Amino acid sequence: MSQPVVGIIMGSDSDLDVMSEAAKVLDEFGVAYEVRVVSAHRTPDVMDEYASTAAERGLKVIIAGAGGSAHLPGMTASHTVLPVIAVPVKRDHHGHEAFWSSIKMPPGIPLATMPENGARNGALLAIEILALSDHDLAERYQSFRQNLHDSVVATDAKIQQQGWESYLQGSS
Ligand code: RP5
Repeated sequence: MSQPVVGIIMGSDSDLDVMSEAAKVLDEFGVAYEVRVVSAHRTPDVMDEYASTAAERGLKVIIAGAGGSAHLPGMTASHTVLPVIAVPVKRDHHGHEAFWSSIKMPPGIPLATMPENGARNGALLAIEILALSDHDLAERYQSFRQNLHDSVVATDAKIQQQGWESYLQGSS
């Protein structure tokens, strides 16, 4: 098993369904990661230790997900100089409190806040950061972006060819 370079952390195992999307993306790109439950409120000592030692343990980026009063991403950012990416976890019965908890960081402690439940984009941003110093990963990422581009062009061509009504019927 390779040394993890990305830490995926979350406030509760109830966040795992959302945060596992980040793990799946890192698997697709062959990036080594670890998954930990680290609660800012229930285990503040563990959060402090985790974030404070993350860089010396070889992590390069942390993706932190939490819902409700989501202090984990911001407090993790305050305990490390590594880039930290926040994923606000949003359930149907929640408001937007996790998002606001993450987006309004004070000057000096940056936190890259993703859309609610945006763990997939969180992992892609982590890959962009890692790709700055990893040529092979940069090539895989470039090819991923090219595929996205090509699939939109192909979809548009199909709609032009079939007409939108026929396309819509075919895809429903
Ligand atoms: C937050 O409270 C967690 O990140 C989770 O999103 C939410 C609920 O946690 P559990 O009560 O399910 O453990 O701290």
